[in-house]
Amino acid sequence: MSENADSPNPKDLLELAVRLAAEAGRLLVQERPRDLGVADTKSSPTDIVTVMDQRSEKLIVEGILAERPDDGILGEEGSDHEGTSGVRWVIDPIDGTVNYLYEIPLWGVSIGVEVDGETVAGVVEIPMLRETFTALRGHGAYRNGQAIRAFSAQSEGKPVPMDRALIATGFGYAAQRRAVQGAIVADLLPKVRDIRRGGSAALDLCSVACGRVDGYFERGAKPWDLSAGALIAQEAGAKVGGLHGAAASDEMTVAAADGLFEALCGFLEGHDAARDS
Ligand code: LIP
Repeated sequence: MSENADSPNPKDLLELAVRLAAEAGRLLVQERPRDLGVADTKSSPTDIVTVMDQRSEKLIVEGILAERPDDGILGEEGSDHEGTSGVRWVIDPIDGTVNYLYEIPLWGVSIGVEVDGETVAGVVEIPMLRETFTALRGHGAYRNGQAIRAFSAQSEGKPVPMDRALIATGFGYAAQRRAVQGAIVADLLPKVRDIRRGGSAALDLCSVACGRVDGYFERGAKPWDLSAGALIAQEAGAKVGGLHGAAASDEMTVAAADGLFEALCGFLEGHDAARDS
């Protein structure tokens, strides 16, 4: 791995991320037990983890530390290594775990790489769709090596008005938060083309990046859900942020191209959507 004295080469970091995401993807497809069940629960009885989430994270963490032992790691399933190199890997071993459990093909392996706190590279590997989304900061976003833009074919690159927008969103694991999110979606529904609930923030952000949806928003998406997907959407030309000019966070994440981003934020701010009651 070529590195100058000060900072690692993001291209090399991406290559390692892509290789490990592909390996984890193969493991998750080829070694999924027929009787896969819930190994444990986290924030609520429906916030589940399976042994395959744990095995995928272990494979990725071991792969990183074998090549870059001084790097930091943050993983959804508990990996939390303090590094000394200034590089940190943000891993979601299976984003869309409930889909994986139910054999719904909308799940992926997400790996984002930060240098000095800024995400510089990201990959979302979606084995069942045979898709690999990648991005390098300042160098665009790609799906299976083809450059992508965050514009749906229908929009022809023009801003999409709210009432013609296909919007993806997601819901939390706590009943009270879901009640608020459901009420907000009920009010949004007559104002947009339609809503999609895919089950994975990383895949939803990649869908924004390639124009499969026009916009996405969610309250409660974690750093590992967002790290790679947010960079991919941004490098494809979408805006990714929070409400009232804030950065994207678990408070609220919104992603859409110019015009729709502001309209969606306006609607969510009008509903004070970053609340749980
Ligand atoms: C999922 C997120 C999704 C959210 C789900 C779940 P997980 O992450 O990607 O956006 O709506 O409730 O949190 O738990 O499958 O890694």
